Amino acid sequence: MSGIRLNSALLRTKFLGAFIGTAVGDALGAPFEGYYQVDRPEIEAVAERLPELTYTDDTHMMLGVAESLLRCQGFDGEDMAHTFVRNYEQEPYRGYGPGPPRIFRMIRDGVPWDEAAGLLYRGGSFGNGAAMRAAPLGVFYRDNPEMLREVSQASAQITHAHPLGKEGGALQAYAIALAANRDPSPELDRADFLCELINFTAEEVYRDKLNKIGDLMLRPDPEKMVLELGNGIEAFNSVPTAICCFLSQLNSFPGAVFGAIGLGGDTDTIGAMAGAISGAYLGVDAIPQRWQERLENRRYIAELAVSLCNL
Ligand code: F2R
Ligand code: MG
Ligand code: MG
Repeated sequence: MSGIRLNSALLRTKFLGAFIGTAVGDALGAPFEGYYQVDRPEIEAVAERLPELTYTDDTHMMLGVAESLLRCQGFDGEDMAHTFVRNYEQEPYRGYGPGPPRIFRMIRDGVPWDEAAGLLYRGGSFGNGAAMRAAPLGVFYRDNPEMLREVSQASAQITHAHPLGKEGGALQAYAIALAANRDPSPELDRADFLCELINFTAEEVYRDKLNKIGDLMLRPDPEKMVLELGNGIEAFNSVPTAICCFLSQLNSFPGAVFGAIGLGGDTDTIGAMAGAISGAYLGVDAIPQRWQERLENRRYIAELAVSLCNL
């Protein structure tokens, strides 16, 4: 992974950007989940009108990943699984996908943490639930792609045993890592960024979609993006889409997130994932203050980001 040595202040803003970026993208996208497509003025109006930016399962699970990494000073599957279970039981109203609550019940009833997810669907879930929570893994393992892949897949296994669900988690974490490792000035080479992602990817469906981003990021047409990349709940229909939203609005956090939400479909999750990559690249100061101020639990989210950065 070609990157630069970041000074500690820049690195800190990038950890904060990835965490707060996930939560803001999630909260702004949540009111539109399941919509066909959304006009930008409508998203802007809702963003300004919401008294609080309330996050959903995407951020709630991301916080679980960070809490466990911090407690164990690295990845521990057993601890992370039980952190997810505890957090879900405390706040089951966060709009979780259908699979995870069933898995959490199995784990609570004694099924091993790395076996429960394989019992759902045929061969496990390929939903985007592992990718949406990947921000802590991306920034924490940013300098070690092999370790990032290994830990992303192992932590995905808690809820998403299907190879495409796990690969979506690893790809999203790697996109965040690449973004975190780049200094935003001068502007990054988008073709090079994409090439690194393509080389990293082990699954053809992701490679095929990443190959389509080269044109789409230069001429972002919502209809075409949905048609060619998808906007659904499946990891392969949302992770490449979020990457494209970031690459087509490289220098604007609101642009990347509004672009993602505007596509409709799984808006909170594509918003969260585009927000995580954009925040990791531009740093937290690129996220409008008026959104940060209204973000639910902002102080706690920021505390976790800074603690992980200091670990
Ligand atoms: N749950 C939602 N949105 C529903 C509405 C929420 C509402 N606003 C509310 O407040 O209640 N969003 C969240 O779920 C997504 C993440 O889902 P996750 O964690 O991946 O769940 P799951 O169940 O593992 O997979 C999702 C669906 O994908 C299909 N699927 C997965 N694997 C499959 C397989 N092997 N074969 C066939 N289908 C498979 C299924 O339909 C799963 O239900 C995020 O959007 C998050 O925001
Ligand atoms: Mg959600
Ligand atoms: Mg969603």
